[in-house]
Amino acid sequence: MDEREEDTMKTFPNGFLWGASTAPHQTEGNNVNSDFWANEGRSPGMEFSGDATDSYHRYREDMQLLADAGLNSYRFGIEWARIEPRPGMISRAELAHYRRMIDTALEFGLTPVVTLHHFTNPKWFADEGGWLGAGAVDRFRSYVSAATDILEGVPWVCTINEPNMFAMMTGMARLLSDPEARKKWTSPTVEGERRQLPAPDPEIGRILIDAHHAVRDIVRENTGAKVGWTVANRAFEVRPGAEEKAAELSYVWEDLYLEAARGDDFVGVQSYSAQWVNTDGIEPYPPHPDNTLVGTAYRPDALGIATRHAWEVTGGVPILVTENGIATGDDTRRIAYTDAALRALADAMNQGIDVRGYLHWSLLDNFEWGHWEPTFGLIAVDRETFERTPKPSLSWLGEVARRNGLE
Ligand code: IFM
Repeated sequence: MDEREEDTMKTFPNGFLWGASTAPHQTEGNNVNSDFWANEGRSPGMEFSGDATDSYHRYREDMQLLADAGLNSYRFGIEWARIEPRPGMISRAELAHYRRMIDTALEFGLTPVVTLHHFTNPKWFADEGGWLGAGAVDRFRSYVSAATDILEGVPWVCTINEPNMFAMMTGMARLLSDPEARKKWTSPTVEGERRQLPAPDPEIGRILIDAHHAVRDIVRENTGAKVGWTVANRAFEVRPGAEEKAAELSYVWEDLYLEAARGDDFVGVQSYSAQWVNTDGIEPYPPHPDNTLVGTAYRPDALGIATRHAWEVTGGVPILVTENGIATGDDTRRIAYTDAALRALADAMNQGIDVRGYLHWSLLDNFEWGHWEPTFGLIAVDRETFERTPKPSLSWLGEVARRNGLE
């Protein structure tokens, strides 16, 4: 590679989005009308979200820290369980709250990327049978119709976060009604050497696809936003002879959802680690001192694999990296991981893949779905005083954003 090529590789296109992501239930606190809240503490070892990082009240401070560091975008979610606390009852006050968040982002020069659904449902919706109940898609459609009233000026809307992981979680949630199965609960986002996540049920996946397509049209009709959904990319690597097995697993885990993104304005790539597939199936992450706090292998190059795979399967839908990060207590590891991940992303872009931005997971150390220990944040949060302490990785990423490139 000559010097000029190398230089190109490290510079990102003008207008590239640089930011960080969060989700309502993981940061807001007291999401009391949601199904996840209702299930917290029901199994041994499952922690409570409680006040979370109190971002419901402190979002301005969060956004200010992000913008002051030099970043130009913020992905956050709006919470269905707050907006529609009873079936058909839309809270104007909560809509106004989220509108204030959008306005605050715009005031700080942050491009808002808004997620409509990030793993949590209203409790009443779960009681009706949730995504497996009759009329689920209609319920979601009517929530989204109400929510689009406040989305003026939001250029990017994500309908459902990680529908593939969510299909898996919806399957797991069925187990919570069984007292025996409850005893064996483990967080849906924690893997490890011995633990394999159950595969998402494609039948649930297809319901989510219907829901995504239904609300995609509503978002397009009611707003000027680009609309897409955000898929958890597994970045499978294939052992010799395991091509057929890999294709089968790839379909169930991600391609079903990536194929459904054809026709979207963008697809969100969410990547953390990579995993080998052999003829028997997915290989557990081997034990290694570098493994992350959620048990996954240290594989920053996964972002390149994921980006190429999403581009190929969607047939060239523009990509926004909506999540990428590492659960670690060592912030120097976070910087090293992110630097390597961005280099892998730049390589993929140099091969002609259209990537519009990079949003790090996460802005804050937050509630990792039943656990507080895995820390993904660019900012630490004291869970009693809610004091925010930016980590060196925040200013490091801010510098990358100001430079719009890697050193
Ligand atoms: O915390 C989660 C997030 O809610 C969805 N994507 C993966 C993250 C880290 O596990």
